[in-house]
Amino acid sequence: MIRDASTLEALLDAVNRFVREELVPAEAEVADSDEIPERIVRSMKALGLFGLTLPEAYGGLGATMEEEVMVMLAMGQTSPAFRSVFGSTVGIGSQGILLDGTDEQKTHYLPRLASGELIATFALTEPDAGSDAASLRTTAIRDGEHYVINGTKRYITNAPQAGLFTLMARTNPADKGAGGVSAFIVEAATPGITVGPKDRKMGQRGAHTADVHFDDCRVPAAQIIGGREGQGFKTAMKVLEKGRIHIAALCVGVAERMQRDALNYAVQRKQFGQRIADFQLVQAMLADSQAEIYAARCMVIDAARRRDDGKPVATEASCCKLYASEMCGRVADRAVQIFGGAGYIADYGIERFYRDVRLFRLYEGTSQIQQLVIARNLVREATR
Ligand code: COS
Repeated sequence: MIRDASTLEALLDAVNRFVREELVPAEAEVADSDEIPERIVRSMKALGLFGLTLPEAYGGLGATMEEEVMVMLAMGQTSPAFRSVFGSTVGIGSQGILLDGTDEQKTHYLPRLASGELIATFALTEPDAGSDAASLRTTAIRDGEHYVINGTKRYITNAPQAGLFTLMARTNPADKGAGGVSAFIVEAATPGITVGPKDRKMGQRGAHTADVHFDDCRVPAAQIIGGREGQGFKTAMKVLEKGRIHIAALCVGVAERMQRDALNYAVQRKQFGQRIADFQLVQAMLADSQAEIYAARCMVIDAARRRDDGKPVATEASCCKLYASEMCGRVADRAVQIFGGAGYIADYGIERFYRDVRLFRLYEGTSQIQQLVIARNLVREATR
């Protein structure tokens, strides 16, 4: 749902200009330095990107899912590491508070997230709990007016910059499954929290992940999201469901960028005395990529509209994430192929995208988890 076409157009114009004039020229610098320059973070704050999805009442832009998708399509026209700077704050880091938090929790935290003063992150994954998220071992044991948290979280995006963690921990050790899990808002400055060194990753340099250790970390009981134990796994699933549409839109944006780069290369590069774009085998690659990009684009917009209409979208969100991330991988592969030898050389940039987009098929639920969610929902519907 688009609330006001002219307001959205103004936002998209501003984001497109920002991408074109500030982000694309900084891509190589960020890849070399593994840091996003502070001037870029300031511009993101000025554009309101940290508050994109948070309600206007809390200082955000209040984007609907369809509007959020449009902004992600625009952000995808550059290195995905840039989106990651504000991605965890507008997405999985804040949405648990927004969807299930108490009024006090929302009033206290959301305005500072919307302004970019606090970076939020999502702490679900652990060394032994990835796809099987419900088996997490981090504990939060009630002790008077506090919970005492112990455990380790892994691959936590933006952990080094985080001011706040949306943390999933087991409040009922007797329940080893989803029902024993609760979600907490944990401020990063709380004693007992240590953030490990930045992970050395395949791609997306500039976007940082790290382990986070909790050692007898005491958080007030009021920090439990929604004030109720045992709801944390459902909160996490709801957050991920929305996040999967967000990531799928990003996949489409990045695929469009890679396709444009490949096409530009193909119309300039000459072999056998003519442009390689005129060879039908190259054209087949371009055509397949274009058809798949279009299909994924239609899917994410449709899923976003359904969600805005209040319809259930668990299946559609997983379909989008599965198809768009796999599509993006195929487009990256064809783009490198079209670049030929140059596709393997860092100076041309396309090999960086090839590495960057590999993450899309892994995070916020692997492709196999999306298949599992889709099939389970189908079988459940059929046997209801
Ligand atoms: N919205 C609301 N509730 C949901 C939900 C959703 N989208 N998905 C599941 N739930 C609820 C279920 O209804 C169930 O509640 P009840 O017990 O009251 O029926 C509860 O959550 C447990 O769900 P389920 O039984 O399906 O849990 P499982 O442990 O069997 O598996 C999967 C769930 C595998 C789908 C889940 O663990 C998952 O998504 N894993 C991937 C995790 C992930 O994406 N990690 C990335 C880390 S963040 S970058």
